[in-house]
Amino acid sequence: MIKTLGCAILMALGMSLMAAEPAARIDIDGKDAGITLTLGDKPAGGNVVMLEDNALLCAESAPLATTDWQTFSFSFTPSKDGIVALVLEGGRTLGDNNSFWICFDHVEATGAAIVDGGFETRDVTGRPVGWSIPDLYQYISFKGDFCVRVRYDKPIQQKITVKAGQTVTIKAKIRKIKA
Ligand SMILES: [Ca+2]
Repeated sequence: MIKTLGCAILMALGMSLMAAEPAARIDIDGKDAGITLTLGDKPAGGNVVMLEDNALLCAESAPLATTDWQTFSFSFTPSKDGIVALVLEGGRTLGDNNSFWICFDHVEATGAAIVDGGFETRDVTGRPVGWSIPDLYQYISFKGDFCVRVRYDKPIQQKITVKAGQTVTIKAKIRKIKA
């Protein structure tokens, strides 16, 4: 995935006004399919930046002050049928916390299908299904045996199929690893 410098800068500016706590981030990327996105509900306490002529939605959670699992949710509506990338990563803040691990689990959607949003299913080779190169993390999963661990510079993604005018709501459980 190609990082968009503008996105990073805008996120950094947005988050600089808030506490320097880790945050989770989800991007919805419709650039390859020429799908533009209309933002619906914003993540509570978080921040959303629209880029690439509205083909790239960058949603950042509220800063994670504790290690409790939190719900991260937002919605969008695509302009046409096709495939977008759902990218899970860490948010970006200024200062020393620029690179921190965030765990995701129980990623679900209405209005689109997500494969193995709980990171529990393996193929015959033992590799988790659905996601690009997931870094599985044990012991603290929200549900089941595993969650996934991501960072700003170590995202994972899944391609999801969307329909024109069909609003998609993404909901995920997120937490930071260290207090
Ligand atoms: Ca799980």
